[in-house]
Amino acid sequence: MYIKILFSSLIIFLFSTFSYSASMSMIGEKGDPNKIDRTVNIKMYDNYYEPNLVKIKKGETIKFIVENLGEMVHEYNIGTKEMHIKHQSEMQKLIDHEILLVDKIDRVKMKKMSKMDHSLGHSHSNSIMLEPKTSGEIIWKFSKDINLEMACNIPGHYESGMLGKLITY
Ligand SMILES: [Cu+2]
Repeated sequence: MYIKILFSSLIIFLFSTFSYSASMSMIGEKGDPNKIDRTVNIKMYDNYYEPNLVKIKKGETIKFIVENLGEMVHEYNIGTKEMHIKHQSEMQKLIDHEILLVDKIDRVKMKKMSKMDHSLGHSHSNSIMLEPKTSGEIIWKFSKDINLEMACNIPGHYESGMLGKLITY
């Protein structure tokens, strides 16, 4: 019985890991810092991006310098609409565990709890989460010409308009 449960959870784990990486390759891949074609500055406010539209050439590697000028924590996440919707439940979990607060990320708690539940580590190469008045960067290579969104998946933010378009051509 125990073995059976263990085995089925292993299957679920393998399947979810596989489907995650499959959707990742669809949106491109983590870019090589030595092969950056262009730098784009993104400013985050409560609750919107500036600019909220970036046109990208197929195959281009872009370094996004992201700055949070708002009063709340925000995320800059590159993905499809479907990926963002899926990601929102992961964000809710961070709030439920009081890792993600309105204007603060408890990184110590995040590190500690991610040892038990990997998804609480919120470590994704296509996403960055920033506290107010901080900045960071993502280097991303856009390989396919599919329309993507930049989005903040903190509950309530996407719904109130914290999204933008990443259009490849
Ligand atoms: Cu936000």
